[in-house]
Amino acid sequence: MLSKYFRNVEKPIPFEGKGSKNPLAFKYYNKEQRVGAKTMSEHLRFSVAYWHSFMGTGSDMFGSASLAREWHKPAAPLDRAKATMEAAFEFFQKLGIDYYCFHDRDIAPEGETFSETCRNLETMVQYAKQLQKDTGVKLLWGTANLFSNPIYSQGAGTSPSAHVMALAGAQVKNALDATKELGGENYVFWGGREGYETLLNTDIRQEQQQMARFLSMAVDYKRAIGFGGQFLIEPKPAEPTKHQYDSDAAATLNFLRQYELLDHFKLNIEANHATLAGHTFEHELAVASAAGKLGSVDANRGDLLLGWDTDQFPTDLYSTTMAMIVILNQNGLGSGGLNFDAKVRRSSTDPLDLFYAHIGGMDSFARGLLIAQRIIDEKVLSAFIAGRYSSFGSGIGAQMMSGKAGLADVEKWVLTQPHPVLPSGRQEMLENMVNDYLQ
Ligand code: XLS
Ligand code: CA
Ligand code: CA
Repeated sequence: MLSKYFRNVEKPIPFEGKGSKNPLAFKYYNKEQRVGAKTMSEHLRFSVAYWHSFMGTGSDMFGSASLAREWHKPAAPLDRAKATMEAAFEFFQKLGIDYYCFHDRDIAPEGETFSETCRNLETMVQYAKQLQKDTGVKLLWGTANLFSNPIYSQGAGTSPSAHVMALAGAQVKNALDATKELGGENYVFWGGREGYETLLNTDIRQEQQQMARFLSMAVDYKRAIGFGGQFLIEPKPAEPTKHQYDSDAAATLNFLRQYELLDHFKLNIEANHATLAGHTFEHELAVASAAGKLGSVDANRGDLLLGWDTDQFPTDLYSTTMAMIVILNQNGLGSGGLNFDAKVRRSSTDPLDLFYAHIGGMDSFARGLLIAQRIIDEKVLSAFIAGRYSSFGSGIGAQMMSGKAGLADVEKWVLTQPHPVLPSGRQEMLENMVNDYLQ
């Protein structure tokens, strides 16, 4: 096992169970434990986000880097990239996590020219391939960073410059090749700069058509190279742009439907983006799932008192339980997983904090899974919900839904009936019942 950057963690984080007081042990996440038909690791498919945990420096709009990472010390960019990758795989192994995710620019530095950048990426992909083979850690998804380089300041696929759109396309082509080469199970599109700052200079219809064409080109290229992974779009309402086109699950689904792309994509739902959009995490999951399009999850949390994307590690059991209810009810995430798109706080300066953060996130979702499975097995909510809609199972309800009854038929029927009686929605009773399971 690699051991250079996290020497004070000598062996993989053990599962010690509920009573343990060891902060470097799992209390709930027990990889091989069966929950329903699958093991915990099969249900949860946890992933580390390379960018936050290995590229992050703790800098923010008000201050410079606060996290001094040993793996960032080598001066030459490719040496630094290799050291960073070694640290990442050492961490994955010691944490006992099965997957990771990256942007092209996380794993390899940009060069002086686009072709040098592509060569750097190819070098680092080969290194990653070796480390994946050595450790058994797999790639959940890859993506292209189409937002950091200033050339994308006015959009990538939606740039007003055709040359920039072409450059972004060439970058995605290389990121797709990299993801395929590493056996990535999915590929994510997050349109950080695909939106606008002001309508004074923006043609929305033109930009949306560009975005659709950009995604179609990716679909064609995917087919051409035989990449078998799932394409995912990640909604977010704003930040860095004022208004992003993929603002939430409903808007993204509508966009995909309008441009006949729906068959080729599912959604990657992030908790913090849901709350930024004015929704709950479970709302976004449920909307995606109801459309058969919940593909993967960026597992994090926002601070509701701060108006930006704080990308904190998930700790809220109510939220992880509600998320796992949606995920279990659709029988899992398929090739997707739970990616910790989350960063330790600026003040959490010890590399060990990366362990505490991930252990906490993994245990929170493991608990959510256990609680959700009990709620589902004991039909706590499903029996009530089924009863609530039972009037559609027969009679006028079934006739309306099957198309047998139209407005004239329902009028005729209503005139023969007494006034309808509505049963209680029982919200408080259901809230109490869910709370009883949250232990
Ligand atoms: C930023 C997004 C980003 C995507 C991948 O807010 O969460 O990190 O997940 O590009
Ligand atoms: Ca994300
Ligand atoms: Ca985010």
